Amino acid sequence: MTKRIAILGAGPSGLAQLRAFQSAKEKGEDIPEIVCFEKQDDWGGLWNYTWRTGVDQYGEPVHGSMYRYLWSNGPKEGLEFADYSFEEHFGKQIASYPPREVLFDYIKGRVEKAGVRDLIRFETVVRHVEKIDGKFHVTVCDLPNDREYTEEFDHVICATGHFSTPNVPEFKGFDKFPGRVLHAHDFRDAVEFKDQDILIIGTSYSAEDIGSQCWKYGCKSVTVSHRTAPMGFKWPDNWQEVPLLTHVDGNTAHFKDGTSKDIDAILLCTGYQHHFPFMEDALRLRTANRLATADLYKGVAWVHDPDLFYLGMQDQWFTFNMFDAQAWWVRDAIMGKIQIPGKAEMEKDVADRVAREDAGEDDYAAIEYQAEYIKELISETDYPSFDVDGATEAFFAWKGHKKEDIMTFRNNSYKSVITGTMAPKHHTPWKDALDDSLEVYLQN
Ligand code: FAD
Ligand code: NA7
Repeated sequence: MTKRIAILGAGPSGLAQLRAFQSAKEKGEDIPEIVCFEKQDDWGGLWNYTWRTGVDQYGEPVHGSMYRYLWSNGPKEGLEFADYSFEEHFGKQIASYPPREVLFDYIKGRVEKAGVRDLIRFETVVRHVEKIDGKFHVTVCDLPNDREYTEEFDHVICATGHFSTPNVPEFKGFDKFPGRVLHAHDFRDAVEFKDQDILIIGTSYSAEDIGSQCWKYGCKSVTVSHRTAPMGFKWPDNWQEVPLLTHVDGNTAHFKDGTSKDIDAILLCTGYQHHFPFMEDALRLRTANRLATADLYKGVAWVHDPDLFYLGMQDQWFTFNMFDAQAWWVRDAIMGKIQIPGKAEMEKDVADRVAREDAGEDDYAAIEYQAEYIKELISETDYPSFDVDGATEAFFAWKGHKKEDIMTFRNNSYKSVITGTMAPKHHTPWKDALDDSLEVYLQN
C-alpha cells in the first residue's frame, strides 16, 4: 500500500518538500502519493504578493505580510538553493539583495522545472487535522465551491508559515487616536505615509525595514519605540529611537522617559504568533519564535507523534536552504531511510538544542548555530552539500555592512557559495531605486 502524505501550504517550505520528493522520484525511487493543500490561488507563500489586507475574497484571513518595494533583508548568497542557482534561473549572476518580485520568480523557477504544480490543490484551506486510529483525517474546504471534505493520510507535513498572524498589543489612547494604527502585517505601500510623522513600535526586522521604506519614500520623520533596547544603527537625521510608548493622548505619543512626540500614524512592528487553529489540541505546535523550537525533534518531527512534521517553524537567519535541508530530511524519515528514535531520545534532542541556543551570546553565535543545524541535516541526506560556512561569512559581512550604514547596506555584493561567482554591484543605490520591478532590477 502506498503511503499518502499531506503537505499543508505551498510557500517556500511546502515547495521544498515537493521538490525533495520529486528529486527522489527523478532518481528512480518509489515515492508516496502526495497532496499539497494551499489556501491561496498561487504558490510562493509570503512571496506571492497581495494588495489585500484583513480577509480575502472568501472571508479567510489574508496570509500575506509582504509589502510593495520589499527587498531581501539579507544577502541572497545566504539563501540560494544548492540544486538551483540564481545563475541557472536568470541566465546570469544578479545583485545581492533582490526585491520581492525577483525572489518570487526564482522560487517559482525551481518548482516549475520540477513539474510539481499538479500536486497542489489551490484555493483549498485546511480546516481541521486530527488523528484517528493511526490515520490523519485532514478536513479542507474547496473555497470557490464552498465544499468541505475529509481525506486520510499516513503523514502530515505542516508548512503553513508563522509570520502571518500578528501579535497586536494595545496601548492606552489607541481608541481615540485620530490617525491610522496598523500592524506590519497590514502594511502595503510606504507612499501612504509620505510627509507624515510616523511612530513604530518594535525593534526587529519589520521595524527596521518598514521604517527604512517609509524614509525612502518620503515620510517626514520616523520615531521608533523600544521595549527592550534600541536598534542602535546610525539613522538619518529625521529618525529617533525612544523608550517604550506609555500612552497616546490625541495625536501625542508619550514615552517611558517622559518625552513626547506628535505623530500622524502608528505602526505596530511587534511580531507574529505561531498559529495553527486547524490542528487538534494534541497535534498543535506551541512555541516561541526562536531557533530551537519546542517539541520538534531535529527541528521538524513532532515529538508526541513523529508521523507529523512541521517545516520552517524556526526564527530565521537562513531560509530557503534551511527549508530544503529540513524537507530532504523529512522525506527520508517518511521513506524509512532515517530512523526516528523513541520519545525520551527525541525530547533530549529538543532540550539539547534549546540549551545550545541559550548558550550563544549574540547574533553571530545564533547565525553559526543555525548553520550547524543545516549542516547536521544535510549530512544525513543526499541534499547537495554546499559551503554553509561560506554562507555564514556572507551573513557576517552583511551584519558589518548594516553597522557601517543602515541605508546603504543593500548596495554591497557577495560571492555565491553555489557557483563561486561574485554578484555584480547593483546599477542603482537602494535609496534611489524607487522602481524595483523585475525588469528594472535585472538591468545589470
Ligand atoms: P510562508 O511563506 O508563510 O508560506 C506558508 C503557506 O501556507 C502560504 O502559501 C499560505 O497561504 C499557506 N497556508 C497557511 N495556512 C493555510 C491553511 N490553513 N490551509 C492551506 N494553506 C495554508 N526571508 C528571507 O529569506 N528574506 C527576506 O528578505 C525575508 N523577508 C521577509 C519579510 C516579511 C515581511 C516576512 C513576514 C517574512 C520575510 N522572510 C524573509 C521570511 C519568510 O518567512 C520566508 O522567506 C518564507 O516565506 C517562509 O516560507 P514558509 O513556506 O515556511 O511560510
Ligand atoms: P520579530 O522579529 O518577532 O520582532 C518582534 C518585535 O516586536 C521585537 O522587537 C519585540 O521587542 C517587539 N514587541 C513584541 N511585543 C511587544 C510589545 N507588547 N510592546 C513592545 N514591543 C513589542 O518580528 P518582525 O515582524 O520584526 O520580524 C518577523 C519576520 O518578518 C522576520 O523573519 C523578517 O524577515 C520579516 P522585544 O525585543 O521582544 O522587546
